[in-house]
Amino acid sequence: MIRPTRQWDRENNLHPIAFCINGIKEKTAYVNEIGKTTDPMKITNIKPILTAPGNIIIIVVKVETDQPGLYGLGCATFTQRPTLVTRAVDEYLKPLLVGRDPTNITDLWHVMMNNSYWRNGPVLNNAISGVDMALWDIKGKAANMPVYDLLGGKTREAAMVYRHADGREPQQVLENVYRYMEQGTRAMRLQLGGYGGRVKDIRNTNAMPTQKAPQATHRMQTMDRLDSAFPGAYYDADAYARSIPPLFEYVRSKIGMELYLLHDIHERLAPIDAIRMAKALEPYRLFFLEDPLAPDQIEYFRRLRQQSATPIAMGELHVNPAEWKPLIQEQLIDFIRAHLSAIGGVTPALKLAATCATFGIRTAWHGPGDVSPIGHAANLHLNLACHNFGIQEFIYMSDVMFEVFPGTPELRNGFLWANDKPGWGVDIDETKAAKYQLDFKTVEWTQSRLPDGTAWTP
Ligand code: GCO
Ligand code: MG
Repeated sequence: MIRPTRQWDRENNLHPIAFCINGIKEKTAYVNEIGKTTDPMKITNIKPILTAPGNIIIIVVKVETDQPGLYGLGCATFTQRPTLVTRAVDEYLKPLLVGRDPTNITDLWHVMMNNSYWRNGPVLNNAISGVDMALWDIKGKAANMPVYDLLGGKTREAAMVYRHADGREPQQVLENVYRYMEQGTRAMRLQLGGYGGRVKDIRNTNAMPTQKAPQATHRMQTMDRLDSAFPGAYYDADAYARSIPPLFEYVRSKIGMELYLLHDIHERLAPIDAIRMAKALEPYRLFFLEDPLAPDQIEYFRRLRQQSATPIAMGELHVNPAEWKPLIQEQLIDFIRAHLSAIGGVTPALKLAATCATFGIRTAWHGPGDVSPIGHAANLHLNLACHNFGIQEFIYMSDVMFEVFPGTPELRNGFLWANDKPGWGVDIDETKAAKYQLDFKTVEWTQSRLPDGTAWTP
């Protein structure tokens, strides 16, 4: 129990309360009869922190307050356009919010979203998310509670994750499945090669598809050419589509039906081919099939739904509520997997999760490598607090990530655990973060092309 040092101010009817930071009482303030502090907290500074531990580009936003030692951290990671986000924070959000009360999170979120007049783009959404998550962190620290407690408390102890069991050929995928099974993983995403696989690499031994490696042989890290002179990361959609059902047949024949299996189409197919794949995968009982169609193919989701009972996950590319509303309202998907920072942070994610719950849709927030540990913690706190949690994507995090971000959620036995500290429970070591300088290169893998040179969504 933390006791305020000030006495009740009878004359003005002001009641004392104590602020505590990480469990230690820092300051006593007065609240009036409606519970409002007479000297509200203030935001004193907002700064973006750009770092690249293990070559993963990460943007974190730090919001500082006038309360000694009280600050918050949020994830604003947009790996493909990092410096646009840091500029948006520095040049627009900082001047807008400094001096305001950080405890009014909902109001500040709407102010940030509407202040630019044009809204719902990924750069500004990420910048807003950095601040929004930092405000939740501050609120949690001031209340001496983990954020999941502010959100209504735990509805489960930990969050089940799925891991990526990728491989160049089915045998290699199976080996990875066994490896993850030994670690206690209960759900795995199976992929052959990079997204959309890969049919040929004119410069190495996999120039032609073989029976052993019908497609998908390496991650697309180089700019190659096939029949076309356009530079790009080529893949063959048809070879990819044909390779996936046999992969699931092979893995299921070895491990049975116990494990949860998933697959990410990553929008690499023409819509009708995605439907064909969803149907072909039905016998293998997928936990879900991810991003079968591009976000702008909303009408096609209706056809997909009519044709197949494979559960569908969608949303990592969503930036605008107009994209998810019809999918939810018409129950065209089973899992929402928005990327928290791309939709503007935890404040909109809470509303999105609640909307989904009423339609029987579960959450599977995007958790790839290019999310900061703060972003992973935010995913996790929502997973603990929201009743309609489904599953959490989580990939391996390097030791340097744990060094730069003490308190990063830990994976144990196929589940992700929060550390129960106030706020997100994750901090940043800014001196260490500064050592991992950004080395930005033009992104190659998103320049995906079909064999004749046609540019396609990545
Ligand atoms: C996933 C995703 C990612 C994205 C990446 C984009 O399901 O994990 O598709 O791998 O491609 O986050 O930067
Ligand atoms: Mg994906």
